[in-house]
Amino acid sequence: MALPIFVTGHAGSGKSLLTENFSGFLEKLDYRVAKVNLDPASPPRYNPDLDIREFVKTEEIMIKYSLGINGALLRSIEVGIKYINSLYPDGNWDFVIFDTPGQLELFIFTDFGKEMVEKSRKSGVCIFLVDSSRIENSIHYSAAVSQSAVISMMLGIPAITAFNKSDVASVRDLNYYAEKIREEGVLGEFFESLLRFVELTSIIYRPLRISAKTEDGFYELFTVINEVFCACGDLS
Ligand SMILES: Nc1nc2c(ncn2[C@@H]2O[C@H](COP(=O)(O)OP(=O)(O)OP(=O)(O)O)[C@@H](O)[C@H]2O)c(=O)[nH]1
Ligand SMILES: [Mg+2]
Repeated sequence: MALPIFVTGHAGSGKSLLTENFSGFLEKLDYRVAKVNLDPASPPRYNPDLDIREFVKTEEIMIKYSLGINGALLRSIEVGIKYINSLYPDGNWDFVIFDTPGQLELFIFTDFGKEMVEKSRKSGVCIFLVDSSRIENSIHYSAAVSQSAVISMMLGIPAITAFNKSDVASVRDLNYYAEKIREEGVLGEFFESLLRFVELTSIIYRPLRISAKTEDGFYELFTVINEVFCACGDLS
């Protein structure tokens, strides 16, 4: 059975480029990889095997319901849920990579992500991508890791936090931010307890530095995906 990989992360973090280049990387290792675009707002640069835009396009929803871009995206996802059975590829795949929209509230306010995971019999992993160039301090770091935990909880599968764009910026180790967070006053105390919560939930969040552009860190990402999946499933 194919291993589903849900690529999530905030807007512009590199989800679509990772989908494109990580699938190529896996194909070079002789795996059969399907790519599914679940972002109704933008046509992917890669050639998807399945595409939510065949059923709903956010720009059309904006006009039809007189909505702004964010409201229209939320509505598009609600429309997309009806086509969920057509968005899980048949066939003999080793991996199915799902490219998702950048608006994280979609995973909080709709059941779309959860239903996609349920279709895959609750197996799979989620890669939570963070744009490293946006991590300037311990609050940014803690916020990113916390978002990853929330998405993991909403989807009900483990999340691997990957710090992308390592070719242009790099994050430090967790210990550095954990030390620094104490200096941030009340907000620091809040995030410090969140970091502990994240640790306790056994979500893999060791800083995994990758570049979707240069493919640096792809082997390590692949190893972590295997580790996570072997811990909760069977990669055969
Ligand atoms: N230097 C560098 N640029 C990257 C990397 N990954 C993505 N980018 C660039 O970042 C921009 C956004 O990448 P996308 O793949 O579109 O990001 P996304 O997360 O799919 O964006 P949304 O779907 O809009 O949320 C593009 O200009 C990419 O070329 C990376 O590892 N290094
Ligand atoms: Mg994208």
